[in-house]
Amino acid sequence: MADPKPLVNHVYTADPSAHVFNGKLYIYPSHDRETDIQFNDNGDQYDMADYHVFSLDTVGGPVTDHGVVLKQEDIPWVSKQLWAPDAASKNGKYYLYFPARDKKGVFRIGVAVGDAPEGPFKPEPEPIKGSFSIDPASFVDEDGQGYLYFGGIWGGQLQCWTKGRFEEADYKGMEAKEGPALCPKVAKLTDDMLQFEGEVQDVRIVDEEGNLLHSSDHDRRFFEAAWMHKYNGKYYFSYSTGDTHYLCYAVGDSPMGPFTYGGRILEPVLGWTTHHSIAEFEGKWWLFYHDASLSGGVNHLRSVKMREIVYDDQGKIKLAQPQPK
Ligand code: FUB
Repeated sequence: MADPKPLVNHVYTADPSAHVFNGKLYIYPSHDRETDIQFNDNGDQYDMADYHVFSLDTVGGPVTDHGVVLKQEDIPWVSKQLWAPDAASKNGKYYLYFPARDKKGVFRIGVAVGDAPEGPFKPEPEPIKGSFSIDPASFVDEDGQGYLYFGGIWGGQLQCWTKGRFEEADYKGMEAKEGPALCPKVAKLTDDMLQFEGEVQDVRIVDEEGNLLHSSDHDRRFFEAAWMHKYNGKYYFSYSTGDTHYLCYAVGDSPMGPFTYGGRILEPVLGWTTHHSIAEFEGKWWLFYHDASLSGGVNHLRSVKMREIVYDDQGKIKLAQPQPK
């Protein structure tokens, strides 16, 4: 089966967060750029400096590039690396959540506010209080409560926060080496969507016996790229396994978890990273993801694609066959 084509060819795009706003499909990706920075496990080569927003009126139709909607030089607390963003809408406003390194080199999560899904977005002057690590994914439940999921190990620094404060010395360990794997995080959002309400909590991903996934279980444990969607009243938490390059999901009865491991959504793609989102549009469910095919396999020069997914009668996710070209 032929791989789908990139949705965007004129710039490199990655980490696509897709949402349907006002009947249109909007994609909020990272904007990859060329760099001379040496590749390393820290991810320094992922040196992005702004965000574009893209939209589609219909699946298979033209993709509109709405241009730069937020850039590094306009965010007072950021030093570098605008990584994977996400967007949300509530009370007629639009919110762009993004991770970046602060002036001390510590990843934090910021939020920028706009009046339209295509931006532009005005950043808050400080990161969200109590935020850390990378890959924010927002979710607004049917009752209007907003949630922010986040976290990423290795270059995403999640392993530096096990004592509740940033410990640089813990960076080199990259992740837990024994016992349960490090958990991604979730916090409720305040009604204005700008701050955390209450404590940051662990997102517990458990196996069929209810045990937290083990740190040695690299085929299933959380690495980065959190995403939340709701299907048939169940909450689906999906994520990347990083060094084993799978997209997986786990299912729960509450947005705060726990989530029971459910299986794989996507096998490894060309390029080291894999990162996705899931959204319903035009009566079908879609997986948005990236690979490095447009750059001929350069890990940090990626391109966004989409494929249809379906659910079986147990609610298990599968890629639809055949896929649209
Ligand atoms: O795009 C930079 C980083 O690469 C993201 O934050 C990770 O999820 C990985 O895709």
